Amino acid sequence: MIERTPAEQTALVIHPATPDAGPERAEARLEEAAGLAEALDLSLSGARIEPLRRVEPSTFFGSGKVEALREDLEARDAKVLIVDTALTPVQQRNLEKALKVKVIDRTGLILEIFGRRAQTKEGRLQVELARLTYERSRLVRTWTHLERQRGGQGFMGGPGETQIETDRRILADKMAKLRRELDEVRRTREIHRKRRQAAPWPTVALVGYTNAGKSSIFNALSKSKVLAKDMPFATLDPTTRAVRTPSGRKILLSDTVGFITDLPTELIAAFRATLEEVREADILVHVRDMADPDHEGRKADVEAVLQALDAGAEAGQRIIEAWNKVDRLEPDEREDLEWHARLPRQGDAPMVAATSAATGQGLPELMGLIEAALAENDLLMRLKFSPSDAAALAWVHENGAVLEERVEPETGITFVVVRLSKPDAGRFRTRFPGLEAGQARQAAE
Ligand SMILES: Nc1nc2c(ncn2[C@@H]2O[C@H](COP(=O)(O)OP(=O)(O)OP(=O)(O)O)[C@@H](O)[C@H]2O)c(=O)[nH]1
Ligand SMILES: [Mg+2]
Repeated sequence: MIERTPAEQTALVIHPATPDAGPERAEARLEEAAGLAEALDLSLSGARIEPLRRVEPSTFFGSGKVEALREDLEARDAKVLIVDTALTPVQQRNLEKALKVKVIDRTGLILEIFGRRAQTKEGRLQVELARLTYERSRLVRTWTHLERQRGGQGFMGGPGETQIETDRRILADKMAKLRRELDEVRRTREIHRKRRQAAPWPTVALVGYTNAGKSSIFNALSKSKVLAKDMPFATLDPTTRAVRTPSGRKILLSDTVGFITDLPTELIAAFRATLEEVREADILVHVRDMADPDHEGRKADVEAVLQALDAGAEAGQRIIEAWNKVDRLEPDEREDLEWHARLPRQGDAPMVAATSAATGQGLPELMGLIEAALAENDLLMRLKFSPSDAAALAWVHENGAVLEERVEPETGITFVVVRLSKPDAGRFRTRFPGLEAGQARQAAE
């Protein structure tokens, strides 16, 4: 569906830095942009920060800078300019005209990578819809189907008015068709999710910046083998697995798509349904790459995306932070961080575990925190099972954490103390009435 750029395309990457962004952040952003460009198999002839004091509405950069860029691109024989910011359609078009190269902005770049990574039908449809939304807003040809429909005249030379109208109609038709297909796919998924919700297990979703190590932690905790790789957006389609906590309780753990600074709104909108896993989770584990010099900035950006999704602390979700990749820190940095992770939490600050998916450090602690967070809403129940209540006893073992179990030899009665979530306690009472041997009480008390 999505065409690859020929590998020989040479690109120049520019990160426009406003004076208020510190040099460290600008450097991190430039490095990220270069990584994104490489993810598209572009060969980089250079990447640099361009200080930006003022945005020119028509061309983004001022005329002097545009001329300097043109010479630079020519000298490098670069055919693609990547501007690491969201350009308006007019700016993109005018820059392409003035520079005689293809101009890709940050949104276009991220959309293109998503397009290459999507594996499932829903993922592909969502990316395609996001791309069409983006294209419609500019009707400048990106490197895709529209070109082919027009007979592949390349990205130079703008289409005439009629062409734009035809394009617009083609786009509208395509988008309507995509939405119908998506509805269909989602209906099926909705059924699966409903079925899962009927299973009374708490849900935990791993969220965080792209490449922070979500899939690696997911694999370690669930003994799975989803793709975990040093590249942006390795995961596009969420995966959910049942996992047992140390006390034997079943939870549903989800690995999700990574976030990025300025995640295009087109993508947030398109991925809203997939990200339902995030919104509906009982607990979010925010996985952070603590070896990343810009980890503070990225944390803020992840929280901004969560907010855009109506998820996160603001939406009342409990957050646990996994301070990951601690194995990559210098020993003194690592100790400092581990010390901070162990500090008692103030107010509703998130609980923290210092982790390494590479060495396994901190993963049991992370599980312990998940368990503790779940336990806050739990009830402790004393139950009494006669030999004929075997089914009820099995249910309790399956759904709760059995803390004590004792069989009275004379009567064959089993006494159990079990910790159950509130909904599970309710379900137990409805299904197996009359087995309580005392008052249930809050487990956290
Ligand atoms: N040294 C070290 N590397 C890690 C650790 N956790 C993950 N990595 C590496 O970091 C890279 C990214 O890991 P992933 O698990 O794919 O990250 P992700 O958050 O799922 O990324 P996306 O799905 O792309 O958003 C991989 O090369 C991992 O091997 C860690 O604790 N220590
Ligand atoms: Mg991943």
